[in-house]
Amino acid sequence: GQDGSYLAELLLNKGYEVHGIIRRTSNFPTTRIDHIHKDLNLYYGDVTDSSCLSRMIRQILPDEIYNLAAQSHVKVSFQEPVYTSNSVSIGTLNILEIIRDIKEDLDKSIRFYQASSSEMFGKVYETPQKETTPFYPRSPYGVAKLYGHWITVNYRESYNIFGCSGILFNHESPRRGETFVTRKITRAATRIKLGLQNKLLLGNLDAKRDWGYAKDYVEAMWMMLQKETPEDYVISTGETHSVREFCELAFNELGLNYRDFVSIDPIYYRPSEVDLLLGDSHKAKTQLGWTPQTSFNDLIRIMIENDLQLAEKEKFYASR
Ligand code: F7E
Repeated sequence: GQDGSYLAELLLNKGYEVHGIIRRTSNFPTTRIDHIHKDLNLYYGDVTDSSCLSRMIRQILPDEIYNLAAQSHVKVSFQEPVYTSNSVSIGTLNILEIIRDIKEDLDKSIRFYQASSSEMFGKVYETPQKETTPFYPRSPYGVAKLYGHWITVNYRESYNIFGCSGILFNHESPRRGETFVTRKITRAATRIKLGLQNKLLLGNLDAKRDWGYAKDYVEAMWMMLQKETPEDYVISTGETHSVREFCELAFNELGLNYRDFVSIDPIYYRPSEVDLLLGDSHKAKTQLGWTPQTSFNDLIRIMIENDLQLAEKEKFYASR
């Protein structure tokens, strides 16, 4: 996924040997890593398949494991709750069990990063949300992430495993999947600009998110695993914006008014929504020295620039 590709780049730049698992699909799911493919060791696998996972991890005996595996689409998690729970919750437990066994059998410690999510805050108890804010998930995805979070904490406390949970708020980039709202907007706005599409259907425009740049966020994952003691950290920008504002700025960037193109389709509403997320990353700043480097406006600009090029290519091929 998006984060795996940025994290792999970061680790390769630091001189790591990087191993990754990919799920089998009928097409190669590797477009995000094609440029570094030759430097990676890739295996077919799945976090829900514990025997395959165990064989692989025992063979590699890595120093660090980053668990970014998930069915990560919140709306889809209402349609596929069991699959989502298996990949997000049991997938995490499967990895922790292997780490626990390897520690006992071989006296080898493996540091573990768990991708926790701001979705766990859901119907928020307080704003801004920080590490001590109680959780109230609002989707099967959020509930499953909560399990992954607590089982990581539990294995840290029970078996002295070096496990960190990064509670990451929304993070976007040109590599973001096209059904997440930011990328859906930047893809549509640029295609509309070039006459390849004429409208954009969205759901709840009033939802507010704390959106950062994925490339900045993978740095925080790595930083957590370099600390002397394992802890959990909120990673966010400290700014919140509505989906409507995102639309407005993205279309403005192209000299367009979003009101002329965006319509509401209730099909994109969720059975229960997370209305507002806003993170407080004070702990990450003071203890890890991590701060976000990319502003909201710059993030939109980076995504629009990339998607404009994609749309130009598409137009070129369509006209041949
Ligand atoms: O939705 C609203 C939607 O799907 C953001 C995942 O990475 O971040 C992500 O979860 C907001 C929601 O992300 C559309 O109702 C309106 O309020 O981009 P999203 P998400 O649900 O916040 C967290 C941190 C994760 O961990 C997740 O894995 O936008 N919205 N109209 C829409 N959303 C989508 N997808 N499509 C629409 O048409």
